Amino acid sequence: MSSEKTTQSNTVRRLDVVVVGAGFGGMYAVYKFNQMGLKIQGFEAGSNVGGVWFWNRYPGARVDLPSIDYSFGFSHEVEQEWTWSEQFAAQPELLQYINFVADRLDLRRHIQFNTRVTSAEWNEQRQVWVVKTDQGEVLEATYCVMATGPLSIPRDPDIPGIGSFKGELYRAARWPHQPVSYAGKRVGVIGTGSTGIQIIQEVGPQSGELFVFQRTPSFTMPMRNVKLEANYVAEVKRNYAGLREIARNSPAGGNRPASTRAFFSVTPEQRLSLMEDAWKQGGLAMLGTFADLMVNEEANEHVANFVRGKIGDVVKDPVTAEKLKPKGYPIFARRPCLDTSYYETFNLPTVHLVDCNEEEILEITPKGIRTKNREIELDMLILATGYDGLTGAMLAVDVKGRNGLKVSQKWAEGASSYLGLMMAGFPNLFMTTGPNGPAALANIIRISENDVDWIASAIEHMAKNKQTAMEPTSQAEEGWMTVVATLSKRSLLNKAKTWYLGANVKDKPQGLTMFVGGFPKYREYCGLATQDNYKANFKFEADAARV
Ligand code: NA7
Repeated sequence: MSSEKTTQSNTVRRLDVVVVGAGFGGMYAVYKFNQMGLKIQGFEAGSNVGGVWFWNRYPGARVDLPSIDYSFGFSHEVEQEWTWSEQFAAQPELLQYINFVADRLDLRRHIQFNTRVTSAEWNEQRQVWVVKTDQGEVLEATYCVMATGPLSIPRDPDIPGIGSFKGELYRAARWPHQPVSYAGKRVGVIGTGSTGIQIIQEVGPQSGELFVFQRTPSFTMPMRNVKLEANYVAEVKRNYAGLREIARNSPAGGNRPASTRAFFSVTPEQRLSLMEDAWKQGGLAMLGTFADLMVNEEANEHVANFVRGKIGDVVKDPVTAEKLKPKGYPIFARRPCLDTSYYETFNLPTVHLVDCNEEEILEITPKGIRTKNREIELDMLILATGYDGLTGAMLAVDVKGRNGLKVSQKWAEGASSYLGLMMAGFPNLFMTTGPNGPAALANIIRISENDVDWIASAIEHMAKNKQTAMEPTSQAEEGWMTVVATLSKRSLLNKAKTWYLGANVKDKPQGLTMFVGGFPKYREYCGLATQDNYKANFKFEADAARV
């Protein structure tokens, strides 16, 4: 399929597939397409593999799904040769795992690091994607796979003066590779999402003083992390195939059984006992306690209140406890966080909660942070202020499809796609974990594997039928967007201001661009899309003379 082609005066490298990004999705894509005998080139902006786990080296970074689940299932060798040490692995171990996979499957030779793809443009006449990088390269590829991830474009807070700060300034998602010392320092953290919570509980006890700038408190539950015992790991290794099958058939793509029990179907005493059990069990057990938590607001409020009670039990100062209790949005509508000692951290005399609603941040100054009431002097400021989620990374690349249509134009009113995998008007362009798929609501590794397998099948189908271009029909895409919107209307996810809805980015179109129907249903739709030999939902071109 590949060749060297000369266009005008330049010799352009001609490939079958360009893969953008070397996180979990990109790595599996590179592996799979190489196995298929395709000529591939991966690009990665970082200096090594790992995606979010390469960048997010902040103190306390840790996965919030069990490591056993949060790992590749496509390679028997990898599953058998790698041994997880903890139930919820910390970032260094995750990065070691990702590097182990890259070494074991010899993936790095297909990936060019320290290289950002800047643009990708569909050439109608030649039926190729013309891809350009910040290293000045130009390539042509039949297929372009954007494995750029839902959380790869971090955003600074909209606070004036960040550049003026004279102390140490760190961004969670661009953490330095060298160790950082907090001892004796006055540290400020802005942001109390999953990232801020992990940082705060780690840095609080190590710093001289810690100031936590909180605008919206998150609900966080005990992680109850444990070291994994050798006999448990051996049992898992014997049963990996079965565990992956369970995960593929569970709504969140994990091994936790989904409840079918509605909250009000059991007595108040039983509910309390189930919630206490979930609290003791830790992890995301609470989310799986009742089936209707994300659709029944009253049920949700009972669980939220239970968790608020637990916060009050831990935090000694009642004023601080009250401020830490999330109110005004349903539990689990923001990403539920897991912690090891978050609320306990606020019992340290050196840790101070600054409520940004009462005491608004006005600016960042050379010395620290000026609020409505005072200037808080800081030696170090840590920004844990989130991401331009779901669409940010795709929009950071200048992608032009048919007739020069840019993705930014197509998505001006909100991200539209077919299954989060393809878009009408953008032939042979694929996304893994794209908007309008289940990303963020289910295990991203299971979704990535599903998506890459789906793309591989599409490529095989085209090769078999000697087709040069494939895209979903507008009707297929519109139909899918109706499914996404209809399901989303029922979901309480709409009731919190989060990155799920684009609420954290100024001028971003608002709306829940996620499939909330669960991972098995999503897989079912992915399968249905290709029935009938792809005829019902896709348009193809087959013009051998053009390539
Ligand atoms: P999140 O969950 O988007 O959290 C970002 C936090 O930063 C959140 O508490 C924001 O408050 C806060 N923030 C942002 N701008 C400001 C300003 N200007 N002032 C005060 N506070 C601010 O990002 P994370 O990185 O924690 O987590 C992202 C995902 O990673 C998570 O969902 C998991 O999937 C893993 P706000 O809520 O806007 O009031």
